[in-house]
Amino acid sequence: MQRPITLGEFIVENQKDFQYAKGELTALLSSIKLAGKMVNEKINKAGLAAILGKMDSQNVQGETQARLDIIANDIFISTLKNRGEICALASEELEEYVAFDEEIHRNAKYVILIDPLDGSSNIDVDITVGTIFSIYRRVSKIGEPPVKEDFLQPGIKQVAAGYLIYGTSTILVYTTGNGVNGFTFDPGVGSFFLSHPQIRFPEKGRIYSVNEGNYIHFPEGVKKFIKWTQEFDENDDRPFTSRYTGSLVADIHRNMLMGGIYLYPQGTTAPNGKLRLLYECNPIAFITEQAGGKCSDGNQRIMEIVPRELHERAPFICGNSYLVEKAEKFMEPC
Ligand code: AHM
Ligand code: MG
Repeated sequence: MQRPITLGEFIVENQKDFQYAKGELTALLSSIKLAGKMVNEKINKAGLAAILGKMDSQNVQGETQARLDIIANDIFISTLKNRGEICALASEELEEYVAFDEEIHRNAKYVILIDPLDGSSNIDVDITVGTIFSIYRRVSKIGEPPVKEDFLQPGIKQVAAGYLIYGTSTILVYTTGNGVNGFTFDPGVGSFFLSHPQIRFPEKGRIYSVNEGNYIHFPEGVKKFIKWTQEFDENDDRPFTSRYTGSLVADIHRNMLMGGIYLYPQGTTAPNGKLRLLYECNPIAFITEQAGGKCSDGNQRIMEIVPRELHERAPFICGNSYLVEKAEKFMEPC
């Protein structure tokens, strides 16, 4: 039997992957691992600790926050701040980015963007939620205060990205641009172990994931693509199977392991869709491409979009490359 490899060991062994490796990114990934364990513990105890339910407050998107949204946000911020590998952090839950200005952050080269608790409307009904993160090298000068432009970089500039999925098991999946690996948490031991080495989309996929309640609002091309997935054709195993949890991380993780396509397109009431380019689309796109898939806004590669705002949204189509290309074809202007 092969010796189990912990996430900590794996990160250190693969430090050579990092373009500018000096150990900081290794330490940063370890800090994310630690914060993830803490959030996982809170989620598992959520019912017991009476921390389920909504707050009266709303986040910057005008959405009511669940209590665990705030708890997860605080855990990630304090853990990452205390360890000094980043100079600033932006969170889906906060209107502005947070700059860290203590002595330990002075020489930090990285900034991080997080969606601390993705799919949080699912918490109270015990459905899988996740955390998504995206790491960039700052563009501002080391030693000077971080600036918004450190965050407003296209996805192709990411140096690492990943997610934690709090499902039947808790799994951390990440990439530094050299493939995608997944690590399952063993709560008895308190460690993540390599369980999904070199994840790749299977060659074929037959799952489609989309909130069809919004169908009436979708562009014609998307409607036609959805109809295409539902048509009978035994050559490419259609009709496809519909699976949608409303937790992006869960829908993406399943489709990446089993093959399929996820769509959150623009609609008449949401001209740029719902998902946030910086906190959700870009990190998932980096992972997807590294696993052999493709992510597009229907027209261009997600990771090439130059962001203008921290909280901007983008239409999002993600999955097996040939399925995303098929959807794009349907969306081409006639
Ligand atoms: P959140 O980050 O506030 O939880 O919102 C993002 C979530 C995604 O996880 C999911 O794919 C999508 O919103 C579901 O939206 P909808 O309920 O409109 O289908
Ligand atoms: Mg989210």
